[in-house]
Amino acid sequence: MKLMRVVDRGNIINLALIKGEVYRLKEDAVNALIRYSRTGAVNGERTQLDVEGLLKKFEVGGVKITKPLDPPEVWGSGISYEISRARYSEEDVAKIMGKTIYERVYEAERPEIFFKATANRCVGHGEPIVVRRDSQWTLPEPELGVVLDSKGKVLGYTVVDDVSARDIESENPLYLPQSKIYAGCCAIGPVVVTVDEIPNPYSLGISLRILRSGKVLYEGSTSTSRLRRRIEEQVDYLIRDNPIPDGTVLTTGTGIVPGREYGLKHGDMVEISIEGIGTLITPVVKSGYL
Ligand code: DO4
Ligand code: MG
Repeated sequence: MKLMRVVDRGNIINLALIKGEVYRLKEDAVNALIRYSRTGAVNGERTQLDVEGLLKKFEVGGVKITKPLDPPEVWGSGISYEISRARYSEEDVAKIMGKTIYERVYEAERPEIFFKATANRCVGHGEPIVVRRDSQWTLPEPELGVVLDSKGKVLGYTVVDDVSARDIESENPLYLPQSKIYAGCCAIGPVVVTVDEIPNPYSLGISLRILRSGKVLYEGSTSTSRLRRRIEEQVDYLIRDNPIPDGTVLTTGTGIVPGREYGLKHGDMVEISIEGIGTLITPVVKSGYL
């Protein structure tokens, strides 16, 4: 099952896509995911919305796609791919006993887990991600996201963009929360796919394109087969003495790291695709630009 959400004249409508049919749900995405994980069923009625049109054009007949759920909390896992260990270490960053903090966390038993966002800081497919007004170098981070229940059970998968102000973070690692958490710092969607449709989350191709003036400025790809840590391990550390609410999203880290020359600019478009889930497209807005 795939879940998505639309807004029709101010009303939020939760949809489930099952075997080519579209259902209008009588409950929100988190409750639908919990129900489906327990019973394999949904509580909803068939409807005829143009889902393909919404995924391509973001809006059809006044109905607009939005983020597939309102995650009460979004958490991030960091330096979970070898490429991020290497690329982050190229910056002038702190070292501990001869190794950069990124090399150390990559090798350590304990993963990097950080608070990323709340629902009001997240945007959906077709909605703008933001470059902070005090950042000159902000990058998209295309990541596999997992939607969890309060016990840490994976209910579904989604595409997440952990948009990050890399200049603020590389100035001083203690600035991490400011580089990661602000209005428009996180994109999610376009859908959440239930676990039965993703039998192996460790073999999914991930790709990123940054478009500027309609031309491809940057293109990169990876696969979740390169994840250094299993998802269960990341979840295990997330929920240690740390209660999470149903619908929490954990984003599993980026394996595509564009360089300094690819900092996002107002008007860019970011496209992130994950095999089996879909393509999340977001325009870029510089805060305070208008
Ligand atoms: O501390 C760095 C954050 C790293 C991150 O967000 C990632 O690897 O995806
Ligand atoms: Mg990240």
